[in-house]
Amino acid sequence: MAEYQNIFTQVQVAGPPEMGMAGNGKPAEERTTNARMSKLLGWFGNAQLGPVHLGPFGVVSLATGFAWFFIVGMSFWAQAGYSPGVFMRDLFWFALEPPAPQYGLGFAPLNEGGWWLIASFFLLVSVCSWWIRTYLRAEELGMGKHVAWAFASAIWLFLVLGLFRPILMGSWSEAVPYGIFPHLDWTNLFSITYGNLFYNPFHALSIVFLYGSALLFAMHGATILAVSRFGGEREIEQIVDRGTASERAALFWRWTMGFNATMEGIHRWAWWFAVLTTLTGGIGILLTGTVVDNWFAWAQDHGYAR
Ligand code: 07D
Ligand code: 07D
Repeated sequence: MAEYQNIFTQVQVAGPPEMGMAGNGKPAEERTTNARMSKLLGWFGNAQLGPVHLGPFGVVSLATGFAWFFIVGMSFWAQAGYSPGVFMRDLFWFALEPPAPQYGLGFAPLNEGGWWLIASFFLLVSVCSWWIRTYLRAEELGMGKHVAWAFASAIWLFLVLGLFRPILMGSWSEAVPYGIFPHLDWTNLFSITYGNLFYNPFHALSIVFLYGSALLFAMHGATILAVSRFGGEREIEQIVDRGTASERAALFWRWTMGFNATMEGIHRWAWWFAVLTTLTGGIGILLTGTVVDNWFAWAQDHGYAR
């Protein structure tokens, strides 16, 4: 019984690595020989590790991502007084802060936000290069660009937080610091400064889609697992077949809720819920301080708060 493998089963089939389809006029074997099997990975998913396509944008993304990480890390290391013990103890409390308000959108001395600016530039290049990578790899495989556009929605919120809104506000000091707890303090302060973010309707929408994403993910994951004994993980093939996993899954939700998504449509629901979380969120953040200064007062004006 080697057909159904996941974290709960112990059977793992080992064979030569699957190198994938040929593309770009090149046979698959010429791409790289770097692929191997990992028993550990096999417990969680596909046991094959690689081949990874690095490409120019992969190299740029990793190099700049590392530069960001290194600058932040060295700043933390200096804040720890170069003591390994203090570094480990206070790791979650260190912060690399953006420049103070008086520097506006200009450059700042290295230790007063300059390093934050340089690190941010590298992070921006890194995230954008990774996006290009998701687009180009999909293109190469003849796929739709759904992953790239969903990722773009997350990048939209990321850019609003660290680039677009600070520019509209005229100061890098508006941006988020790098640090585990400091970025939570920033989030809390942001809400307080602008009169309680709960009264920002776009924050509310973002929460709806975030919670909705978790609910849909649970429903879909659970449904497919529940019909895997009928081959439900071969979702799409079964759409038209009577008595299959697909029909039972659909019937289950029609019996319990009166309505069911289709085997294809549920993935569109999931895509839209995830995408709308950060899309609406980004709108909400962009409006804050630029168009609306106090969300509680705004909500009172609009009969949304008393
Ligand atoms: C599980 C995929 C893997 C990704 C992981 C994150 C880093 C940062 C830091 C070197 C789901 C990797 C983290 C590379 C290293 C340094 C300085 C994704 C998964 C495991 N946050 N946030 C976290 C980021 C913002 C908020 C955790 C990033 C906004 C709250 C992690 C960004 C606001 C809470 C983290 C970002 C905000 C967190 C876990 C960027 C409003 C938590 C993240 C670039 C949205 C939670 C201590 C996770 C926590 C948490 C990373 C932005 C609020 C450190 C990279 C400014 C309320 N955030 N965050 O699992 O435990 O995501 O914090 O925009 O409670 Mg955050
Ligand atoms: C951050 C997208 C960017 C990330 C990218 C990833 C790397 C790492 C490395 C893999 C997360 C880059 C990754 C560089 C790679 C490795 C190793 C997505 C990001 C591109 N809120 N709140 C939200 C709730 C309150 C506040 C959204 C709930 C308080 C602020 C979400 C509550 C105050 C902001 C949400 C609550 C407050 C938000 C985030 C409850 C604080 C935002 C959605 C129950 C006291 C953000 C409009 C998301 C936003 C946001 C939920 C409370 C502040 C729905 C459930 C009132 C300032 N909040 N919040 O997907 O969009 O983020 O707001 O109390 O900026 Mg909130």
